[in-house]
Amino acid sequence: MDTVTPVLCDSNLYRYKGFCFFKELNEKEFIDSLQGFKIRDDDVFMITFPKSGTIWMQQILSLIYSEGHRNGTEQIETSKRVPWIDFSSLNNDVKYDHDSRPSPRLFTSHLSYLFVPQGLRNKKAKVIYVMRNPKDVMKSLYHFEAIAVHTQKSPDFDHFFKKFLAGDVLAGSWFDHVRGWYTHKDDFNILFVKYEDMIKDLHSVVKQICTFLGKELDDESLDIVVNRATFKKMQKDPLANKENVPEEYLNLQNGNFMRKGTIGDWKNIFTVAQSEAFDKIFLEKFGDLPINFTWDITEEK
Ligand code: PPS
Repeated sequence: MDTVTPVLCDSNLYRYKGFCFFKELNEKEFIDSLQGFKIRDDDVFMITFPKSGTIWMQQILSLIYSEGHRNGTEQIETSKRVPWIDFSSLNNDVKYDHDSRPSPRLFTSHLSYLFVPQGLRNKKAKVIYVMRNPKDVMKSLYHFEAIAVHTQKSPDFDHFFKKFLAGDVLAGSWFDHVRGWYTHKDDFNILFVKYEDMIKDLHSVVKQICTFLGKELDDESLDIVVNRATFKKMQKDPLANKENVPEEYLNLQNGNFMRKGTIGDWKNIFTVAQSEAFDKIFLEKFGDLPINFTWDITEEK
């Protein structure tokens, strides 16, 4: 029987099967129960390692599926349209009762392939996995520590750098997360999307997502989705930018959730030595996988 190892990732996270869960928010029994969660054929799961484009894809999926969102007649937060499956509740207002939701249901998750409902392996329900170059993930997550109430703050970036490489951050090892999903891709009906491709050509990626989902949008609707999912638009959109998240979860006095939204911001914090050390580890751990990332906004498309 699997048990929670006594090793903590940090004082706020516990490690279970390699993954780091919030002690306060992800009860182990609840996580285990997700294996049996009943999947419907038209369910769509959007999965990310933290800081890889989660709220961006929430916004895109919501806009694709909801005409009321596109034409502005419905004012519903995207986190409610594409809710988390990783939590049984988030606060007294949000108790997740996914069984009573109408189809098609959209879900958000940071879970590794090990923890998602077994029913997803019937390959009918769809999974969209968004990945981002890990240096930018690191920079973004480092800033997120400052605003996320349930995370332990690192004293400096060097400390965080080591913590990230040890897999002692929310969701555990970035390398294990991406490798796990990628090498088990044949077990799922899955589309991989890269954050950097969304930055470079959002229109093409949204079209690709629509094709995968079997959602036909006319050109005007497609343009609305792309337009309302740009960084500038989302930054000002309280239904999408997390500014309404209760203070018990996010302390937005310490920074913005919608921070920079670009490729290559890691260069503003990594030392040359850190970058070279990371490149070496990346090659060792990922050299065998056909996954290429864009590390700099100036790189060719
Ligand atoms: S979380 O906490 O895991 O849900 O965070 P997540 O939403 O995955 O990642 C947050 C980062 O995504 C950026 N973001 C965007 N970038 C470009 N365009 C759009 N529309 C967009 N929406 C969110 C957000 O700014 C965070 O990245 P950084 O690098 O910190 O700016």
